[in-house]
Amino acid sequence: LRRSHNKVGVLGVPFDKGQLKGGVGSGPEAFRKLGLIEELRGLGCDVKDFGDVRYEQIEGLTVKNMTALGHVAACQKEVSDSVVRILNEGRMCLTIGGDHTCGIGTIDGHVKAKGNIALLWVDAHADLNTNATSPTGNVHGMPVALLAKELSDYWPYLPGMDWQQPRLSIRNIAYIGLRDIDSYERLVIDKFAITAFGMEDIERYGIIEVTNMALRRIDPNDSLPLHVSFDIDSLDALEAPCTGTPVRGGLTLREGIQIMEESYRTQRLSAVDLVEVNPRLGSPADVRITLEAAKHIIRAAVGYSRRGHSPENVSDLPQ
Ligand code: NNH
Ligand code: MN
Ligand code: MN
Repeated sequence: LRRSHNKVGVLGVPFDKGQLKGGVGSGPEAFRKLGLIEELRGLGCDVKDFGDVRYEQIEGLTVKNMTALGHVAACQKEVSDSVVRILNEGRMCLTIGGDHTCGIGTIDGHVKAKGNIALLWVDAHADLNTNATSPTGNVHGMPVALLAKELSDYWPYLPGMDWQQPRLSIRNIAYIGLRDIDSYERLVIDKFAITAFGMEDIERYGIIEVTNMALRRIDPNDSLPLHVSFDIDSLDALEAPCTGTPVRGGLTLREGIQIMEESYRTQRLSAVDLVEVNPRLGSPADVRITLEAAKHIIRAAVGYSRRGHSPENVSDLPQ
């Protein structure tokens, strides 16, 4: 691994309108304050900070049981355009949320820049609701359903979203970490045979085997650019307490890191989202634990290995 040749573009998406709790929009700021950019540079990455996405809400967009569409449509268009720009510079795109709505924009941009891709959705939840099945109307529970070609007929016309077409086949999507699935999401996973590894599969096979089974299923020829959309609530609520919908019984931080290390090893990891960290929930100690957990996941995504790294171009220690 020649880490110094890892080119990374960082994009902040301070978006919180995909769910109802305030605070998740300050995720990018919290990671910047923690020194994330400097940390990645310290690992030897060539990091370019593309700043935080800004947008102007479109007034008057409404669709039944879909909250804040005017925000979603305007912001995600900007996210998609930014991701295209970052990838076209030959950088891996690291997107810091914000809520998981930003997966709509990041994956749309990734497909626009690179064509077909493989997607690992690491989450306690499937985020596979349409506006007709969602129990909440929250768009952060809908991105996978918006992205999947096979589900396009199940959506009404969505004003403001003409730029976003379902471009991803369900065959190229896999879940890891599921444990809180709505009933219609379960139906869709079964009906379309979506590759979905829940916590029970991780217990049975272990995280390395599960990750590699998932990668083989979504990219059998080892040829596609890989996108990992990592919802921090995939981790157990004890490991990452500061998130809007925490669920116990989840991944350990070690398992989360392992998913990223295996993904990096493909040499095709081309975009990563780290979403749903809410620094306004929980005690200062909880916030610290959550941000640190996310940082370890991100480090693995840019190539840091827990084995450590020898200094570059050196074969002996100084005398
Ligand atoms: N499935 C629920 C919904 O559609 C909850 C989604 N919440 C998440 N998803 N945090 O990752 O609203
Ligand atoms: Mn999610
Ligand atoms: Mn989730």
